[in-house]
Amino acid sequence: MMKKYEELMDLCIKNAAKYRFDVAPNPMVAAIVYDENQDKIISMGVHKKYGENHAERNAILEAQDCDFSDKTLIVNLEPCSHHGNTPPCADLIIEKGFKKVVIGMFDPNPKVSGSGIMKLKNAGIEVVTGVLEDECKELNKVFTKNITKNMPYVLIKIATTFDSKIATAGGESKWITGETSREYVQCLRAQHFAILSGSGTILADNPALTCRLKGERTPDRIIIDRNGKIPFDYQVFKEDGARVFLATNNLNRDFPPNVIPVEFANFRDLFAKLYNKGVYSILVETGQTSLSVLIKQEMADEIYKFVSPKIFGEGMSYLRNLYVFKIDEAYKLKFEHVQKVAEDILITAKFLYD
Ligand code: AOF
Ligand code: ZN
Repeated sequence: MMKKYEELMDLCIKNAAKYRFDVAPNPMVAAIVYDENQDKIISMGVHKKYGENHAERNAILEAQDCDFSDKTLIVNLEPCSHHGNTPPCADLIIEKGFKKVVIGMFDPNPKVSGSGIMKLKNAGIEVVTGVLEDECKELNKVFTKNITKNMPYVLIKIATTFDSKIATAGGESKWITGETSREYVQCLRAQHFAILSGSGTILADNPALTCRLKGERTPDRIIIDRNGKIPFDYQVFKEDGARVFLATNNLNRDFPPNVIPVEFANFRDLFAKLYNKGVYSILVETGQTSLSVLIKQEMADEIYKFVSPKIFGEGMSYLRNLYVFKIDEAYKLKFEHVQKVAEDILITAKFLYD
């Protein structure tokens, strides 16, 4: 039966993921009413919009006048136990008399965290937890950061050579990784609320920082330009429906209508301000300076490092001035995944902070 639960949980994850931008800052959740005796899916419900029905309620509504007493409910997040915009799902599940509930991960929301599961168990419902837990956590990693820290999830993307260089000694950087890796980056852009870059990268490359995948949303842009050096005719300022947050302390300029200046002291301050403007996750695509500061200020959650099978020897490293003299003082990460992306390799790792 575990294999079957995993298969159904995977279906929940895939369907929930379609509503990332509509449900934020809520988690992506889908639920399935399953008949174990007949090996049959009765219904599926998805949380589709912030403030509207949770997944469990939609799945139950969809099942209409079904007898739930021998049914199993599969859901990727612990059913809620609190009154938010909607009443508690745990109460509804109990009221409908489900036999079993299969859950992917605990709800990190301090208002729930375990109490939904407790409610179900106290009502005599069989509860199975931890089904595809890693995948469920990956799906809602942004929500987890948001609800526990009130801060955006920050993911760094870098493309380096085998010897971790981002430019040759002659200053050339296009292109280090292959076409497939660069397409992968477009998918990453489509999954995040905003892309961040710094004035050094923008003045050097004049990138558009948009998502060029058909049918995908264009993420907002965050431009770090403390002194206001980037002219407004650069591509990042183009009006295309995305909001452009200009992190700057030079307010003596006339800003185009799509440009929102944000004064800031450091990354923590900037990210807290952006979080309040609905920037729930940030993909960082920038050069040495901003990247080094970001890591020093311990504001990054994860790195996606694309490694190309090339060696430059001399050239530019992607970090500088971190001044780690003792191994004990190193910034620590945990490797998550390694995969080949055509000729390149993608390594993902999460930062560990005490
Ligand atoms: C569930 N199923 O589909 C979702 C849950 O303000 P509300 O009522 O929408 O509650 C939001 C909180 O409920 C959210 O922070 C998270 O803890 C949980 N989300 N729970 O059982 C769902 N979206
Ligand atoms: Zn709920």
